[in-house]
Amino acid sequence: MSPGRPATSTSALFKAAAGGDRRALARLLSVVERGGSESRELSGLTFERAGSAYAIGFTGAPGSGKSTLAGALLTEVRRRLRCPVAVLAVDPSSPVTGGAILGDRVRMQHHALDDDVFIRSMATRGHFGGLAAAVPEAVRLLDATGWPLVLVETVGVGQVEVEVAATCDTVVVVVNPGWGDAVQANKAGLLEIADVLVINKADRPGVQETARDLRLMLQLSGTLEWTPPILKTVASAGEGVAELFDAIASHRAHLQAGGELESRRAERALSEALRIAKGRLERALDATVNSPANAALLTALQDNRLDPGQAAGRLVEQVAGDLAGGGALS
Ligand SMILES: Nc1nc2c(ncn2[C@@H]2O[C@H](COP(=O)(O)OP(=O)(O)O)[C@@H](O)[C@H]2O)c(=O)[nH]1
Ligand SMILES: [Mg+2]
Repeated sequence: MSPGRPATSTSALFKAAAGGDRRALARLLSVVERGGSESRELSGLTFERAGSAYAIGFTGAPGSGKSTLAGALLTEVRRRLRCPVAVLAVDPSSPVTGGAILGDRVRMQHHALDDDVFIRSMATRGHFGGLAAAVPEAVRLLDATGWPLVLVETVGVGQVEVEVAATCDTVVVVVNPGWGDAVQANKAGLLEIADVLVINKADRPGVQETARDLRLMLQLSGTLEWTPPILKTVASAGEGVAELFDAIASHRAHLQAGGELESRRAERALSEALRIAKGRLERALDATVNSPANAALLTALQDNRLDPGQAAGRLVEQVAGDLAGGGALS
């Protein structure tokens, strides 16, 4: 294969994916993960056709039952709406720790033969702005290729996972019964972004206490336009999943009725753009710092002949110059 020239053009892949070619779609999702010029070309193609898909995010501690719950909801959605559903299992930790994602896929395996279900795991491999910017782009791609509903599951509750979940239209936060779980979720910033709260593994003791903790913490956060319902599920037995479906549908209706869906999306478009811009600037800065042309500047800094503020000023000037000149990073 000749360097720099992809075997199949992005637009040909897009056409194929829109026509139902799952392999083409998988390849395009890799393009989104990688970022770069190919991904920007793809954004141009998807942007015009996207805008109708609805994204539901699942977040919570590892092992809380997110995959099982997303799988059960998938079954419920397919039964009640019959629309195509895509699932993105998002793992920011690293491509090496594929184990959790693999387990997730196994839990959703009975959907493998359903042509209207598409399941894919995702990590960033250099996308400017990281996963919190790559996921919305992936959702738009799925949207534009015929997937009106996307379930996004994160593997844990780190900063990135919370940011990823917050890019979705409805955020489902999963906790388990037991002392302290609700408090942990609150500390991780999950209650702030929760639209629906789920106490999964409700077959275990401590459900009432956890529900009470969650209610208390929600009250402390003041009056909200939307009070997240607190649901109890046993995902492994499919219990409470119909109620989860209803709660998500109510939240969606609430967002649509009040015009909040549009305003939230507009807000998120701005944060996505800022994330991408910051990512590009950061990368340009890294390249500048590491360029041989700046060896003398770094030595002067280390020898105390140049103060950090001055050094920073010169680096910023260089980055600005590079970007204005249409450098490789623009
Ligand atoms: N007892 C019980 N176990 C559950 C329930 N839901 C999920 N599990 C189990 O909890 C484990 C972790 O579930 P998983 O969906 O992988 O959690 P994730 O890491 O949050 O995606 C699995 O062994 C599930 O079978 C539940 O409602 N009750
Ligand atoms: Mg999982």
